[in-house]
Amino acid sequence: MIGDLQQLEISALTELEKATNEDQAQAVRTKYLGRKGRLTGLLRNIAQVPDAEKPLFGKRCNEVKDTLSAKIDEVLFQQSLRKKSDGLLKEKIDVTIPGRSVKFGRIHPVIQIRREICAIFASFGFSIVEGPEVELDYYNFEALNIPKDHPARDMQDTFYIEENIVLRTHTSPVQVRIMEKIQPPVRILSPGRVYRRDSDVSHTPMFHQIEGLLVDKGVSFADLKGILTAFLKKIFGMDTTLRFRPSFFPFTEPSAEVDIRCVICGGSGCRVCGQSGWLEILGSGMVDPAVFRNVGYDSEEYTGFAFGLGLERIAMLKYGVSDIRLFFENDIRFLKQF
Ligand code: 2U9
Repeated sequence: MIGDLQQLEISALTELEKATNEDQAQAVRTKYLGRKGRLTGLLRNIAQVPDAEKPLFGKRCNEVKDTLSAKIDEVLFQQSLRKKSDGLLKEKIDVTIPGRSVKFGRIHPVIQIRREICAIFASFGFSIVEGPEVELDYYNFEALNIPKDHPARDMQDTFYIEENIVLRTHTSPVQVRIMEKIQPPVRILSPGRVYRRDSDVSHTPMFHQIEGLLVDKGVSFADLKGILTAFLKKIFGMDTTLRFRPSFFPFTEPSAEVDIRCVICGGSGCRVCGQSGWLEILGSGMVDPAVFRNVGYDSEEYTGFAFGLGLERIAMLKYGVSDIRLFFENDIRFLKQF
């Protein structure tokens, strides 16, 4: 019987060697190890083996079964690998085709301007601060001297999340939050996204602002003029001419808008400056004492100035872009020019 077992193992391995596909390898498994297979048949006849040889016979049967099973699995695995690599070889690959070039990204023009302005004010000693874009009505309006139902709210058409929660319409609430936390002197710059319900060639529902605030003892309108003049000369060139024009904002008094001589026509009048020779760049003013009272600053002891500007507007003037919406279309052909 042991001899039969050896014979069986040899013929099974020989047949397996000849198996060239999965079906043939599986057939060897059925023929020898299946329920009606030859090894199973031998085991069934164990009664004919002398008692003394039975343990050895049983052990050998198991060994042969394990060897065959492992060998069949290996053959099947090798066959599947061959099938895969044959498939790959059939697929014709032209290794001479040039590879696709990697396109490098770059910093968005609006963010380039943001970095430039932040760097200038950092050099003046301002800290850069940020805050939430979803804001309480209180911080966005009330603390800034814009009461509920006041006509001043009409200047900023607002997205309301709930009755007292809005998408911030400017970054001023960031400064209010900082003033609640720290005592003067304050010298901060708050860049960020803001939201207004507006859409045309020069307005998008989301745009970027930078606002600045300086509060200390004895700060005057002369300081406002000095800092803003230095800033505008740094960003638009030392020979830039500017003018301060009276204006109104609910949170500053007095207020002024700052214009520069048109960078396109040099002041003679063109389409970009609307024939006026001047470009509006930023709004500014001395912080209204009502705002100081709201944050608990003594408005007799401290004065300060604030200013704000829209980054897309600066980028449009600097690069001669006529439609603000181009900044947000994600068109590589537009963005790669900056
Ligand atoms: C506090 C007090 C006062 C920020 C200021 C402006 C003037 C201004 C506009 C420019 C173009 C907004 O993006 S824009 O539409 N901003 O004209 N912003 S003064 O005044 C503040 C800010 C914070 C606590």
